[in-house]
Amino acid sequence: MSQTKPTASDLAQAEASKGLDRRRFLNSAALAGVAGVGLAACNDKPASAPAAASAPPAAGSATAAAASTAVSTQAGLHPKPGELDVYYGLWSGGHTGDVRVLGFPSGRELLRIPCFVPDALVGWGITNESKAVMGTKPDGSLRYTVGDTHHVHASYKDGDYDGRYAWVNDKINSRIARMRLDYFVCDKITELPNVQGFHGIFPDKRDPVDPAINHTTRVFCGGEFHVPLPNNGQDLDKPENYRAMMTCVDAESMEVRWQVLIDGNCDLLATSYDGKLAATNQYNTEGGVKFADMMSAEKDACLFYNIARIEQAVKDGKFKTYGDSKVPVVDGTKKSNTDPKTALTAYVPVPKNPHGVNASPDGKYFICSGKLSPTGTVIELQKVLDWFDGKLDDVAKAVVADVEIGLGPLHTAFDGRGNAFTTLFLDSQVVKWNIEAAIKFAAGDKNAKYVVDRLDVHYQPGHLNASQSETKNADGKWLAVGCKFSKDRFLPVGPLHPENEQIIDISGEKMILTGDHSVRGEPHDFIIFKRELLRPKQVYNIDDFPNATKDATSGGITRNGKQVTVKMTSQAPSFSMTEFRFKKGDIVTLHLTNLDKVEDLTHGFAIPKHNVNFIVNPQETKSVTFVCDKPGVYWCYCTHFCHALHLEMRSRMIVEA
Ligand code: RUQ
Ligand code: CUA
Ligand code: CA
Repeated sequence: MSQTKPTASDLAQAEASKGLDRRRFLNSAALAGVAGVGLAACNDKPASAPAAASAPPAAGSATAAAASTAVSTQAGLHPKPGELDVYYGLWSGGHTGDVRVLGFPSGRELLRIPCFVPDALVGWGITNESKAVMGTKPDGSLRYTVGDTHHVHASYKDGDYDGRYAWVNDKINSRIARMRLDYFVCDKITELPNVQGFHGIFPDKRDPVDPAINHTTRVFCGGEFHVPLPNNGQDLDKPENYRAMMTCVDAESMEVRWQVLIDGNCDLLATSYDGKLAATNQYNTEGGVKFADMMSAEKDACLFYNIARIEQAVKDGKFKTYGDSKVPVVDGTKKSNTDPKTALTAYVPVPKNPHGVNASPDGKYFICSGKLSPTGTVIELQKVLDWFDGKLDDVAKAVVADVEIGLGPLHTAFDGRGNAFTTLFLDSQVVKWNIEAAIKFAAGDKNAKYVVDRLDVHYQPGHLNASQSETKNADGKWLAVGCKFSKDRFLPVGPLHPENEQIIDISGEKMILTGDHSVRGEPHDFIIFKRELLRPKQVYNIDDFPNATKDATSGGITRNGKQVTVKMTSQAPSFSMTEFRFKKGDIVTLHLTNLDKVEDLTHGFAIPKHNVNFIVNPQETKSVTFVCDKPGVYWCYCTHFCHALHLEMRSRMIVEA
């Protein structure tokens, strides 16, 4: 077979194609398929022109952005050998079903935390402990081996991260995973009833009623796809009966507390700093099942949930349940919530098919991005509360600005100095805009210049986030942008391109692009926070494992019919048993405790032909169960480099016929 390497002329061609024409080409490529269904109005503008003709005079235009040659002088960008990063980043992995831990701003990947999908490095989905978290069928095999993580968010205290937990969604099977941030492991997964396409996720920041609870106790989950209720074969051809829900999960127990039946589909989520409100951006108010039907209405909504009222309604028994689920479901549909004094929900109208919703760090605003509309919508939270209190006649008046920012706005981050940064998918830009100036402009001051800067990114950005952005301590130093297409930014590696994550210095007035990072597809959302907020542990406590073998001599083999239990230990460079003997047909459960106490001293344990490989970290115990179905000799060996005699670290498993 002949190998196709990129030739010098291919590369030269790629270089030559870099120019404004290429931006235009990419832009029209991104538009293909959605043209004619709502974007037609914006469609004919060249990509390199200012995003919106009616936008105020702005730095605008790709040309201005491309002209910037500023160089970042912020400390920490390129850590010298041995230097540590100053931030952690938690990145969703997308359909690899995991969460990535990065050092930031270097962008160095430090760890992947497997959640929904088996992982060959740690043995996630192989060990009994991880299978118990992931969920199994009656025969002991994994219930699901696919996942799709989009949104990762961490627990709060006093409006900032407290380093206890992070959560991530699985859109495919509507599951939520929790990760402990002391050991960086997934410890619980809950499957949500009654919903499909669980997408956005956000922890609350404090309790809406009890002022003593100034930390996360709930996690809200946006259900995107509408389905029959219960989804058991009824109403298959009656889409008018399909519904979506928002779900509340208890942060500690991971049990589902309650759900809210809503109109439309919801995806992203935000929560207020006072704990009173959560909101989802909501599209398809039309309830359409076909593409065009989902875009027919001019307005969709940013849907607000009054948390205290919903929980009171649940207490008062004002709920239903569906199918086998015992979870209380309250009615949050528009027609049942017209009286502000009793409403559980408020539908604040925003331009059609909005995408992200993000909470400003000053606690005052939620910002919805237009997606199909070139606008950012600013909603003042006090006004939403006023509507619920009967003090504002029309909830639409909670919108204090609805301004043009560019084509295809998706997600927004903040610098803590009053500026918002929004990704423009179609323009392939990040736009920096000032929230108070946008509010002034919307109020009639046409001299208010709300667009501060625009920066080209490469290409078609979806998510972005800034350091500490979604906390009260947004520090306005760094911004990361997840670009969905990398096109020509990296060496070609066949048809599958990496994504391009770019790092941007936002400490000054102008944004400065400081780096391209290739990343394996297909990450979505992420958070970036100061390293001091975590207190990771690097050695386990042996007493946390009920099946631990605490010294090399106290293990052994016990037999109960065909069920065999092996308890053994590892300590570099050997396992406590050099040999173990079974009979064909034995069902073996093997517990391995790593007695090494030294940080970074991990061992692996692999059994040839039995689909077993996992690691044990210092003072950790894990187990696997397998059947001895083939007589023979099998060398179990350590797969994780641990010692000069690592290769000699093995045990002989003998299976008698
Ligand atoms: S959402 S591109 Cu990725 Cu789940 Cu906005
Ligand atoms: Cu133990 Cu390698
Ligand atoms: Ca891509």
